[in-house]
Amino acid sequence: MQMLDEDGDGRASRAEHADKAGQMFARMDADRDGKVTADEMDVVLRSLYRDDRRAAAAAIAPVDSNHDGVLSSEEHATATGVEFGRMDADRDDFLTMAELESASAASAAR
Ligand SMILES: [Ca+2]
Ligand SMILES: [Ca+2]
Ligand SMILES: [Ca+2]
Repeated sequence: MQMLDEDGDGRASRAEHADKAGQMFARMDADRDGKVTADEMDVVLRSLYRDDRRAAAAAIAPVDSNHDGVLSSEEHATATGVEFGRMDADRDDFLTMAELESASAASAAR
């Protein structure tokens, strides 16, 4: 949450969320061609979730709208917006700690 909440008001706006997602995209895009391949994502996921074998290809597939196996910045931005909408339970365009917690509980339950 601290990571998302730039202005420290205890909630993350849609803009803050998109901003962090953009930084994440830039971090994953090692060769800076504006696209994240499964290999590029793998490197970052491995550094973030050491004991958690998250498959990059499986993460890309649901948001890869043109099915080329590569995540473009547009596809990533679209997925980010969808993700925000899913977590923003009361649709006020802000994520509170409670909303983030229930979203991560829901994804852990899956
Ligand atoms: Ca790239
Ligand atoms: Ca794609
Ligand atoms: Ca909200």
